[in-house]
This record gives sequence, C-alpha cells and structure tokens, in this order.
Amino acid sequence: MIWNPQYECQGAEERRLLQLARLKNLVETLYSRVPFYKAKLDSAGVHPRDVKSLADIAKLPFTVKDDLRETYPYGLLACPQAEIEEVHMSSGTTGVPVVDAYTRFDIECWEEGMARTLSGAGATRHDTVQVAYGYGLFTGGLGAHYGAKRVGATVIPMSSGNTPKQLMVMRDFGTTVIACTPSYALFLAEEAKESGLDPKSLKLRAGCFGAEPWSENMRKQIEAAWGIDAYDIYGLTEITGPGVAFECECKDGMHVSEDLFYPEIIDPESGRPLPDGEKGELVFTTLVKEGTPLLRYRTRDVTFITRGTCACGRTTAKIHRLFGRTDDMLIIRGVNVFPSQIEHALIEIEGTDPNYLIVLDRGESHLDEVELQVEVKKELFTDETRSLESLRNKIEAVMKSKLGIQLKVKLVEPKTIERSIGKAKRVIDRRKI
Ligand code: DLL
Repeated sequence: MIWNPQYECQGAEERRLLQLARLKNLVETLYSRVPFYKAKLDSAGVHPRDVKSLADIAKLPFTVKDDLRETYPYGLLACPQAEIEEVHMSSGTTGVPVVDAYTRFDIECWEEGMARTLSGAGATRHDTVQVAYGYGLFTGGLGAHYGAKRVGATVIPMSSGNTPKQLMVMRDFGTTVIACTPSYALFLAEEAKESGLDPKSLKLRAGCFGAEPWSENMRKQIEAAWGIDAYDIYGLTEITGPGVAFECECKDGMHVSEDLFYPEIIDPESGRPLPDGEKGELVFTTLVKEGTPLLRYRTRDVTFITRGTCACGRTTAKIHRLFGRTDDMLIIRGVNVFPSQIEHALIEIEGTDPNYLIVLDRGESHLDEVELQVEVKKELFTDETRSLESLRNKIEAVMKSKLGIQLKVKLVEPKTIERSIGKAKRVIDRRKI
C-alpha cells in the first residue's frame, strides 16, 4: 500500500523542482538562524544565493557527528526553543549524545515517514502493531508508535524486553505487524517455540526490522520462523529516527522519502559525489526540518542508490541494504557503541589499564553477547579475589550506565591482550549475520 502517492510516486522533474526550492529555503534558514552554519558556509566561501541547481549541493559543506557533539545540546537549533516539542538522543563517539530536537511540524513529518514505512509493509488501520523497539530517548519506539497511529492501526506500545509478555500480548491481541530489531525477532521466535507456542500459529504477518545490520540470510530465517514478510527499515537519530527509508513488497532496496530527505552518495575519502549505482558513504540533507535541520550529514553508512519506477509504483530513489560503516561504530543489541566510549569510561576507573578488547558473539539465543576483557594492574591479582570481584562489578555497572548495555567483564593480567604494531585491535566481532 502506498501511503502518500503525491510524493512517493511523483514525477522526476516535479520532484527535483520541489527539492531545489526546499534546499534553497534550508540554506537560507541555516545561514540566517544558525551561527554554526553561517560560519561553516562563510568559511567554505558559499552564500545561500549560490544554490541555483540541485547539483550545487556539492559546493556546500558537510556536517559530521563531531559537529553535533561540539554543539551539544542546543547549538544547532534553527528555531526558538519554545517551539521544540520533543527531543531524542543517541550515542556520540565520546559519550556526548547526538541530539534531534523536533517541533510539532517535525513530529508530523516523522509520523508521515513512519506511516509510509508501515504502509510499505502493508499495514493499515485494520492492523495491530506491536512496537517492541525501545521507548525513550531511542527513536525506534516512539517513531514506530507515531507511524502506527498515523495509519490508524491499533498500537501496542510494548517497548523492548519482557519476552514472555511480548508473546502473551501477541497471542491475546492478535498482533499482525511487529516492529523490532531483526535479532530480537529471531530471539522471540526461539522463545515462543521454547514456551510451547508455535510462532506460525499466531496472526503475525509482517515485521518492520532495522536499527542494526542484518542480512538476506537473516531475513529468510525470520520469515521462515514466523511465516511472515520481513521488511528492512532504515533511519538515524540525527536525521529523524526511523522513517527515512523503507522496503516495499518488492524487498529490493529501501525507498527514501526524498521530499523530506535529500540523499547523496560520496567517496568517503575525497568527499566527491558518486554516481547512482556506486557504493560509498550515504549523506543526507534534511529538506523541511525546523528544529535541527542538517546540511549534508555524513551518516558513515555504506550503500548505493538506484533510481527509476519500482514495480510497486513508487518513483523514489532506493538505497541498497546497508553494507557496513566507514567508522568503528558497533551496534550492540540495537544500541550504538563506539569503542572510544569504552576507553573514556575505563580511564576513569582506578585499577584498570587502558588496554581492552571487546569480543562480540551471537549465541544460540540470536542476541548479541559482549565480553569486555580489561587488563588490570598486577597488584590486584596478588590481592584478595574480593577486590577483583568488586572491580569487575564496578566496571560492569559503569558500562551499563554509560553505554546502556549489559556486558560481561573479564579481568586479565597485564600484557595478556595481544598488542598490534599498527592501530590497536579493539574489537573481535564473531557475530554471523
Ligand atoms: O537506529 C533508528 C532506527 C530505529 C532505524 C528503528 C530503524 C528502526 P540510531 O540509534 O541513531 O537510529 O542508529 C542509526 O543504525 O546510522 C545505521 O548504522 C544503523 N541502522 C539503522 N537502520 C539500519 C538498517 C536508529 N536497516 C544507525 N540496517 C544507522 C543496517 C541500520 N543498519
């Protein structure tokens, strides 16, 4: 089902004109209202009047995650703070969060993007949508919630976790569409079977899965385990959260809501725009956002763009399933984690050396398991085991509060972790996805 044919099936020329008008307006707004952007544009030697065609976007400066970190919390606001209705955040590289501040209009656009996403998976007002993405600062829960309400479906705001209850509700309320991370969808299916509930006997028929990397193989597994259609959905906090791009029934790339977000692919080394079909770093410009609009935001996600009319009837550009990232950001149980955050947290804990190794695995449970190996001072090993135990607990607690994930800490003696000659190897990722 196509939620908004006017924009999703728009002719190419008409869309380009709309995008250009919106881009001009955006650059003018940023120049006059956001000192950070005025300085950036000035130092790049570009003025809003230099934007005469869409191709001129290549003259404009990029925005990177560090810019968001440095302007935390409200340095990028393009409207009075009184107009901000809601804020969301995700992790930044050093633990300073990345903020998205939404006006009423921004929330409406978010609802619109998510209504298109859910409609792509066939959801209508006759559906019951169980939202099992986390609610809170993370954009997954509320984003899916708003979209499900917009399509008029019955929403069950479960949030993440509490698996037995998820299954009970799914069965008792006849959930037809689920929104959660793909790894949790597999975990839920296993747990259902374990508890004697056949996932295929339920009314579930579709799922909107994203927020972490997954594969065609995982899609097959999820579809087979539940007897459903599994759709890939994409978004990021900085741009709006989920609702930026989504799959239709063709399951062949994700349609970008191009009237709201202008996508580009660039060479991550040179920053040069790449033609359609070539793999590179995905960059987004928000075309209508009021709260925290962003110019050419480098997502660090790697994919390519294709264009043309899809068999579903949509004419919007599609991005291929993500290939990975250009930085070292890990997504652990849907939570973004930078190894540097772990390092920053460890420095503050007495008794530890800044030598650590993150070992990631996805066990039988299909959920991410993390072991953090930390070298500790020699004296501690000669001390009573009680002090080791309390240090271990302390690190686990600090990591839980700073990163938002539970990891297993293993304390090791100095020089146990292999040293590399070049860039230190901090992560061993054994997850097979
Ligand atoms: O993960 C927003 C979201 C919520 C998307 C629910 C989809 C569903 P962040 O926490 O800011 O926002 O993380 C954004 O997650 O840059 C990608 O690296 C990764 N990511 C998101 N969707 C996908 C996907 C949300 N479908 C970061 N496939 C992005 C692979 C994804 N990676």
